[in-house]
Amino acid sequence: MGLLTGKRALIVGVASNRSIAWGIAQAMQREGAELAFTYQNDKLQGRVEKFAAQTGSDITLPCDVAAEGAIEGMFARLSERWEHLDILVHSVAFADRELLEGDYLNSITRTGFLQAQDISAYSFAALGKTARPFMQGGNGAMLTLTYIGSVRAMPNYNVMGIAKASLEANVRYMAADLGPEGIRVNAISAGPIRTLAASGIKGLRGFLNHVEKVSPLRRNVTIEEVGNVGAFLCSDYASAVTGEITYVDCGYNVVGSEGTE
Ligand code: NAD
Ligand code: 0WE
Repeated sequence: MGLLTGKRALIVGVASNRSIAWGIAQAMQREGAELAFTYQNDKLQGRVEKFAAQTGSDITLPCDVAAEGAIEGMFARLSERWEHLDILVHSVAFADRELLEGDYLNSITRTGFLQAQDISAYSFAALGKTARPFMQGGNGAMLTLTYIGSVRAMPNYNVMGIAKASLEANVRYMAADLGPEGIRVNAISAGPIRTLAASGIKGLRGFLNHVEKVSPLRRNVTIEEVGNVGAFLCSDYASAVTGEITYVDCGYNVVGSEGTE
């Protein structure tokens, strides 16, 4: 029997076959979960329908987390298919590309700051708030994806680092709220992976090479490896883990950068 047999999971954030959300969806399906997917816009609808079909799912719903009422509307439609939800996966981030380059203070603007917070951090709380009534009476679990730029000033990550710090604080506050209802809330802090969201990022190749040189495992992480930890964290094997940020980064976060390069 799989880790997640009999559980229903909503996956928010699949955009391509390289998406971290896709790695998580595949691991969850393999472990016996039934899946539903959301897509950001019409452009992604066809693709996400195809990915859903590959996991045996025919539930795909539009949800631009930045659009007023979109999250509530999506759950209203989901509830026509599922009366109960066990797992919520949030794998969404966005900041204006111009802010992910160079000096943080030079690039930062009020609207850029607020948009990064809205899409990358507030959306997890908003999804959690709306999912809450559907997750009562079971062993629910919510999961989000973060990055080490939340706790270290990393070159170019800039406004996203502040948004990820906010997202990680969300994990703790949501865990405190939902724990009494049997719902756990956790994050995975993944090492760098070449996904759509990482494509065109200045210096990514150099940074992937750096991680390969200095991380304890001497390589980069894959979406399959992030998926496996995601499946575990949302399974009953992790029943005492909540409010936690789990690093899935080949150990990069525990070493100093000079050592072996
Ligand atoms: P990705 O581009 O595959 O996924 C990002 C997703 O965000 C896409 O599916 C996109 O549609 C969605 N999105 C953006 N704006 C949205 C909106 N307004 N409404 C709904 N959806 C929206 O890239 P990814 O790397 O898989 O990113 C997933 C998560 O993983 C993000 O939170 C990212 O910060 C995090 N992460 C990525 C890395 C990395 O190196 N790739 C490392 C650590 C954490
Ligand atoms: O969280 C992320 C990526 C988040 C992201 C990426 C983009 C690119 C396209 C958010 N918004 C946008 N907006 C766009 O227009 N990562 C952890 C991947 C990532 O992003 C970086 C990195 C790494 C690693 C940005 C700068 C430096 C390193």
